[in-house]
Amino acid sequence: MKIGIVCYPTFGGSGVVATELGLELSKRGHEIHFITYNQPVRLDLLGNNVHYHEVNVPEYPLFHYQPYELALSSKLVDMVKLHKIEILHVHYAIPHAYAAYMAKKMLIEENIYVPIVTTLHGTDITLVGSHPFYKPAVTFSINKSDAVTAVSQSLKEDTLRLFDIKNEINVVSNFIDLSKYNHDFTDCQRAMMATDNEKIITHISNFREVKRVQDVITIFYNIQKEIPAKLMLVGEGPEREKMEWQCQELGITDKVVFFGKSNEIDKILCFSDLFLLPSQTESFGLAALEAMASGVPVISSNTGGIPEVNIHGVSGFLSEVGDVSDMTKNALHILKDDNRLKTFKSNARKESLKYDLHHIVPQYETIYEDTLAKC
Ligand code: GMT
Repeated sequence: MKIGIVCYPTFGGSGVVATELGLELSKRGHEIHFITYNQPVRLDLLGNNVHYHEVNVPEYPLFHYQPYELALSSKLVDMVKLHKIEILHVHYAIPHAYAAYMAKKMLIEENIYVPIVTTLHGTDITLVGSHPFYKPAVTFSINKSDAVTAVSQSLKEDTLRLFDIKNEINVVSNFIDLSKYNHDFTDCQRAMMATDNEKIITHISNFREVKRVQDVITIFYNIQKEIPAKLMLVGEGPEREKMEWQCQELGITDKVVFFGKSNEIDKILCFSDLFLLPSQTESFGLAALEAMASGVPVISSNTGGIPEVNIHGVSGFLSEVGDVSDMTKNALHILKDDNRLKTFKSNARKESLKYDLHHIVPQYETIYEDTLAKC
């Protein structure tokens, strides 16, 4: 199949999933066209079957907001015609599903029919999409898609609760390329980060309010009062400065490493002992799955789709959002006993196997085939 993929090209989970999906589909013989405003961060392999088409939005001083949707839908029309793309898969409803619908309508005028598959990722539904400013357009774009998928059962339920949806929503969970997270790899230069007796705690996110990064630091502060430990913080975002101040006020700056945005996630997870994800809301928690694939147990909140991924008492523990003392207690329970830590590490890896891309990507292929067959 010739498949056009539209996504955010940034470090966010939806862009990562879309990129990994495109790469795997190309290995399975499909021709993939990424259409977005920058080359996706995890897209380092352009080849015969993987193409990238940049959407340019010329700056014009008359416009207070430059019209990205317009540029995207025009680019989609051109790329579908030029490369004979058969199906468009858009990740994140806003504004991608809306722009794809406009492209589809323009193409129908030229007797070209291109169906649209929309994948809902989380904040496009729970935080941004349900805002009254966007809700009618988001509802419309979901209902006008030829197929809709959500990355967890919880996100499907949220979508049905928050919007008036007429379409069926298929749950296709996020996935991971397990070969990139080599569990048995030992040469990960742990010694550069911590001494043998220090435990390494890690958090990876875009440091937005919804991630409750202040809780991450509080939990770590509590942990390091009881056992020697270091905190690895990976990512960038609006809360970063507050986090640095919090570390300073708590007197723990020498125990905290800010990595910034990193393409070396697998290497950082390789030397981690515990992953923290205390989010306010989380449709899936791809970062938690990446940690588990590296054999790192997860201490998380029990919100949204996280309980579908992190299994309480098996791959880690779940607590109520904001309950930092329970999260601290659970973290210490795992970290204080080396045998228990070993068991949780191995359980985390085992749980992650369910999300191997070889199980999940064929589900998308079936959806494409069924959608094309219906046209
Ligand atoms: O908040 C993020 O981490 C970024 C955001 C995105 O859209 O890129 O992530 C959402 O999609 C990910 C991939 O499907 C999910 O794993 C995240 O749970 C989800 N984030 C939220 O729901 C807050």
